[in-house]
Amino acid sequence: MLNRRRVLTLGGLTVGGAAAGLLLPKGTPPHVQPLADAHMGGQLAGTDMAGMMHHTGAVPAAAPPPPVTPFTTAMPVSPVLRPVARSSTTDFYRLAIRPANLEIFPGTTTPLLTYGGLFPGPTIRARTGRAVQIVYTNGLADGSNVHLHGGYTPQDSDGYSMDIVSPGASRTYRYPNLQQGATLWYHDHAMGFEADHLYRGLQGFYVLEDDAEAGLRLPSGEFDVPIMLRDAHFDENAQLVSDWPAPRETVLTNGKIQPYFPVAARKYRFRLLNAANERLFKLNLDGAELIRIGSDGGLLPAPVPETELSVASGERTDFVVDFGKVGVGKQLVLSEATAGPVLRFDVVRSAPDPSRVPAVLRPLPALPPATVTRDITMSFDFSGATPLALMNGKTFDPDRVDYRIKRGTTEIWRIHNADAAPLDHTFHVHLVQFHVVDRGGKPLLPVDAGRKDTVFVAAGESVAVQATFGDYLGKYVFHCHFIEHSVMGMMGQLEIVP
Ligand SMILES: [Cu+2]
Repeated sequence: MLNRRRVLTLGGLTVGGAAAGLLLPKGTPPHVQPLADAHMGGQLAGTDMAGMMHHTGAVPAAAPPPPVTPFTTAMPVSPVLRPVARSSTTDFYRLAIRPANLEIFPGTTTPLLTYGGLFPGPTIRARTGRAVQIVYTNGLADGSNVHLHGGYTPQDSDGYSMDIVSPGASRTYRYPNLQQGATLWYHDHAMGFEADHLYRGLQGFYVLEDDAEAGLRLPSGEFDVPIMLRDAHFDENAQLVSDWPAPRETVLTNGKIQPYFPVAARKYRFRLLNAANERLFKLNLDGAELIRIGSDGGLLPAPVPETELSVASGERTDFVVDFGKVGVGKQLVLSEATAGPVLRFDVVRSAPDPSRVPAVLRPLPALPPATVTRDITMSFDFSGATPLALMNGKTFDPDRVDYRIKRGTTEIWRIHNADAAPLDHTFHVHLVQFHVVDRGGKPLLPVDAGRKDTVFVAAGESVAVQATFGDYLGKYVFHCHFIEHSVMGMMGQLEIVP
C-alpha cells in the first residue's frame, strides 16, 4: 500500500499537476476539456486521498525551506492604489496582472503572479455609492480574470469563470458599489487556473466604506489595517511548490513569514482575510481580547468580544484590539492553532485615541420570508480511478445552469457536506450576501454572525443560509472555496432571470 510519503512523492507528477492548473494543457482554452477528464493521475487510485486532504503541517517536506528568524521582518501594509482619474461619479484605476519576483525569505526572491507587482496586491479603497472602474491588463502567459469576492456586481464584471481575459488583453471591470461598507477582496477566477493563480499570489483587498460606518468613529486611517493570512509550501530555494494536497506548512502574513508590526498604545481595527487556498485558521492573541466588529459583508449588529477567531478560506473577520490596555514596551503574539506564531505586535509608542467601539454598530434587518428552499450537497467521489469533486453529484459544466432564480427572490439553501472527516468545505456564492440561519440544529458559530458570502461546512455538517437575490441578470457561480476542490469540479452555477 502506498503510504502518505510515497503519495507525496508522486504528487509532483500527478495531483501536483492539477494544482498547478495543468488540469488543462497550458494554452488550451479551459472550456475545451471537461473537468471530469482532468489528469488527476491513475497512480492515485487506491491511495488515501481523503486522508491527505487535510493540511495539518504534520509531514515535513523532503527539503525544508530556508530558515527564517521569527519577528525580524516588519509586516508590510499594501499601499492604497491611486486612481488615474476621477469623475463626479467614478474613480478610474489601472492594474497590471503580471509576474514578479518578490522577497518572502530574506535575501532571496520568489517568483509570484501579482497585481501591480505586489503581493498582496495594492488595496483598493472605495466608497459606497461611488463607482469604481479598473482596467486590468493580463501580462500572464495564461488566461486570467478578476472576481470581486463579496461584491454585488453586474455579471459582465463578476469575473465569471468562463469570462476570460486573454494573455496580452485588457478588460474594464465596473463596480457600482451599491452595497454597505465591507472588507471585500479581489482574486483570479479563471476556469481551471484559479487554484494555481491564487496560490501564486493573485489576491488583494478591496475595502468598501460608507458614511454611516465613518460616523461610528471606529479606528481609521493608519489604524485600520488589512491583514491577509495564507499558507504555502516552499522548497529549499524559496520557490513555491504546487504539490497539493501535500501540507503547506508556511503561513504568510501580508506576504511575510512571522513578521512583527509596530503599533501605538491605542485601538486598531484589523481586517483579517483567510486567503489560503484550503485552510481553517484558529487564531488567538496571547489570550487578549479580540473585539469582533465585522464579517464578510460588513459590520455586525454589535461588537462581540472573543479570545479566539476561527476563519476559513475566503472568510473575512474585522476585529479591534486595544493596545492601550497592553502598554508601551509590551508585545502580543498572534498564533494559529497548528502553525504557531504568525505575527507579533510590538507596542512601541503612546498615541491619542479618539476612536471608539460603539455598543451598536449596524442593524441587521431580517430578510423577507423564503419562497424557495434548495438542498445543495458537496462531496468527493473516490470510487473511480480519478477522484471527483462534486456539487450535487456532478462536476461543474459551464453549459449547465443548476438553478434559475427570478430576480428579487428570497431562498433558503441547505448546504450539506456529505464527506467524512477530515474533508471540510467552505461554500461561497457570488452576487449575494446571505444570513446563516441554521447549523444542523446546533448553535451558530461566532463566525456565522452578520452578512456572509462564504460559510464553513465541516465534514458531515449541514448549514442553512438565506439570501435575497438582487437585480443583476445572468450567470454566476457558487462553489467550494477550498479552491482546489472548486477547480476539480465542486462548483455549480445559477442564473438570475427577469
Ligand atoms: Cu471543498
